[in-house]
Amino acid sequence: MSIIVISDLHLNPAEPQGLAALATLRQKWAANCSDLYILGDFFEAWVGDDDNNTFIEATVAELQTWRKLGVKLYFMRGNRDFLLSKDFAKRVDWNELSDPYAVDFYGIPVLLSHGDLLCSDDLAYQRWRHYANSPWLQRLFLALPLWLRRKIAQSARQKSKNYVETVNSVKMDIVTDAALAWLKQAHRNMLVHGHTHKPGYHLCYRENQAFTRITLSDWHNGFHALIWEKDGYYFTF
Ligand SMILES: [Mn+2]
Repeated sequence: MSIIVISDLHLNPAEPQGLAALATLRQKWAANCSDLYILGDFFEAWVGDDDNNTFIEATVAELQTWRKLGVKLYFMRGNRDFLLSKDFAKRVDWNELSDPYAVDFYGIPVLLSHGDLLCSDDLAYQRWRHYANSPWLQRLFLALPLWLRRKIAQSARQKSKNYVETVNSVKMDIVTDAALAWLKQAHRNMLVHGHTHKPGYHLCYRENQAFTRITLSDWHNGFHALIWEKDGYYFTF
């Protein structure tokens, strides 16, 4: 049996290949998978439950198929889908995880995160995150008409794209000291996260201790998953 960890699928109706890739991952791996962890940015954007369309229905059906195969689903919010509701969670029957979240994969203690909280050098982003997570602003946003929410989400995506293109990419990356502080607090020496879209395997040696940070890839070029088995872990593409 295996545990699968994925993130940053950025599913959206304009790029149906993302959802198709999730179906391919299921066909190849779900039969031997006990748990699927989705570490945020599952959707490219989420503007409210009333934004119901055939693409979202198809995505719900896909997740329900995983469940029917006996796979337990876990979801952590990213910065794109932080408005996903409890109702949606009920429909797809996934368990929501706080960020960060400590797990044990076959006896190995691991810390999971979306990752954006650890990009602590990016002050402009952290300011935005702080506002976006305030409950009153979320209520205000969700009270707007759907067409306006879609428009705001569209312009936010464009702004984020422009921002990513202009800002120094080191500034937008995980701050090692921030990650180490979390790991020490959680008594773990392995962190698995997404968000940065810079897949990699980082080793850090500090105070006689080795720390590992695994960065998951986004899904803009097909599926990408961390497969964890009793004997070890590896990536599959
Ligand atoms: Mn993200």
